[in-house]
Amino acid sequence: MITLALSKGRIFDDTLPLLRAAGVEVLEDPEKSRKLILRTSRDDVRVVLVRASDVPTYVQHGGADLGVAGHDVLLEHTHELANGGTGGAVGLYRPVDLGIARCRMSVATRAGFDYAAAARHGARIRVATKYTHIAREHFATKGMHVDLIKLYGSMELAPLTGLADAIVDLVSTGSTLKANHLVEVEHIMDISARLVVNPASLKLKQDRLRALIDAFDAASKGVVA
Ligand code: PRT
Ligand code: MG
Repeated sequence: MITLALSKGRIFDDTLPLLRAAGVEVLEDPEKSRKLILRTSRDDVRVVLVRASDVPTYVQHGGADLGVAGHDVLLEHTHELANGGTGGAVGLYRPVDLGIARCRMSVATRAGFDYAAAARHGARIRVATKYTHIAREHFATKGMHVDLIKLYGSMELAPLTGLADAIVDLVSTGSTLKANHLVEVEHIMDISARLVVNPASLKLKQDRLRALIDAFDAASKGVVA
C-alpha cells in the first residue's frame, strides 16, 4: 500500500488534477464525508487527510509514504527539528516542486506605518506571525531588531489592535490584507507546494513509488505522463 498525506482545502484541491494526470482518481470527497482515509481508483494507493502542518511529521515518521506540503510548512518544520523540537530527525526526501498552492511570504503593516524608516533607523519593531522561524531568519539577515509574537491565525488583526507593528504572513490575491487596511511592505519569498517522500519507503517500495513520483513530476510540468 502507498499512503499519500494531504491536507483538506487548497492542497487537496490543487493536488487532485495532478493525481488524476498520474492515473489516480480519489474516490471520496473530503468535503462530503468525515472520513480521514480516502480510497482511490488504485487498490494500492490511499490518501490520508491531516492538518497542513502535520504532513511533514506523517511522512517523516512513516505514517505516510509521501505527502504534499507548502514550502512554508516545510521550512518551519525543518527549523523545529534543528531546534530539537521533535525527536528522530530523519530526513525528508523532496524530489518535486509541484508549483501548486502558490503564494508569497510577505511583511505587512498598517497603511500609516513607515516600515522603511523603522528599518533604516534600527527601531525595534514588534512582528506577529505564525512563521517564527522564517521571520527570525529574514529579519536577522537584514540586521533588523524585532520582537516576534507567535500567533496561530488571524495575523491581520495584530496591527489593527496594537498587538504588533507588522505581520509576516502568506499573501496570494492580497484581498485579505486590503480588507483589513494593511499593506504589503516587503516580499520575503515565493512559496509553492512540494512533494515530500519518506526515504525508507523509497527504498522499500522503490518501483511503485518512483513511478508515482515521476508521474507527479510530469503532471506538475504540464506533460502528460
Ligand atoms: O489546517 P491549518 O490551519 O493547520 O493549515 P493552513 O491554514 O496552513 O492550511 P491551508 O490549507 O490554509 O494552506 C495550506 C498551504 O497552502 C499553505 O501552507 C501555503 O503553502 C499554501 N497557500 C497558498 C496559502 C495561501 N495560498 C493563502 N493565501 N496558505 C494560506 N493563505 C492564507 C493567508 O495566510 C492569508 O490569511 O490566505 C490569506 C491571504 O489570501 P489572499 O488571497 O487574501 O491574499
Ligand atoms: Mg488555513
